[in-house]
Amino acid sequence: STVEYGLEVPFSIEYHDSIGSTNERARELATDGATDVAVLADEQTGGHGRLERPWSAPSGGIWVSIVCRPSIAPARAPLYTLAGAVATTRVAREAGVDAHIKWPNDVVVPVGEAGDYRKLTGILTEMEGETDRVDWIIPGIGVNANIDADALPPEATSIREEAGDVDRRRFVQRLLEAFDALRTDLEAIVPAWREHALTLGQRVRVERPAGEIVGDAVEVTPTGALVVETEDGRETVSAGDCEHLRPV
Ligand code: BT5
Repeated sequence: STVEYGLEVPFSIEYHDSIGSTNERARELATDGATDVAVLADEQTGGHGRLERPWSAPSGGIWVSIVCRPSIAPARAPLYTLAGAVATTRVAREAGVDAHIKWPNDVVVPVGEAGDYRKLTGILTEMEGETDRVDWIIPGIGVNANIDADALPPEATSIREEAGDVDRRRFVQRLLEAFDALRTDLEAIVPAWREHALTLGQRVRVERPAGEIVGDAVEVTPTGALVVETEDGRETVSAGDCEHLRPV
């Protein structure tokens, strides 16, 4: 079912009670030429993460994919993932959650002192374009909102578990407003990201197709890549090359 969600936001909203994946629906819309549409669902039956990993998306969550057509170079597309993470972190904090960003695409809540955390949000950004210009870009944001922990994977948490239920309409409205402000000011994204980053300053292990590296996460580049200081010197890892990042 597609109904008007009734929000005053800088995007039109296509709402589904249940859908396979909001990202897949958003891709169809993008391919048909749509822009500035947010596809929103209460439940996804075939949600996915990066690298074909499954994403649990039971009823009660905030599953949203945003169709954007910016005139930017593809190299800057990862900034849209960081913008989604910054926007989600801000709004989750307003809701009373101790949210932090784990590079590149997770919003997490720290547990204990050892650098451990539980995942509140994952972001899957898909794009299509030429070498010099993006055609469309779709950040897909999954927030575990009003969901019991036992309906989620063990490494996950939810807003319900951390701070109690939220008004999802209000959350989505704030999220889309915050995201819209960031996408129109790309230079502000990395500095805002740094403010909330859990990863910077951590010793991390990064798995990439080219092999694993271990070192200190020291910086994020202007296009959103992570700089890791290893024993053999500095390595720059793009989000697309990161299979796993863990604190060590
Ligand atoms: C992500 O992938 O974290 C990106 C998730 C994007 C989901 C949104 S929801 C709206 C839109 N529509 C979609 O179909 N997708 C997007 P990745 O970094 O690959 O992490 C995936 C891993 O997170 C899985 O292998 C599980 O270990 C874990 N996981 C699965 N479901 C989870 C959940 N609900 N909460 C926390 N962790 C989860």
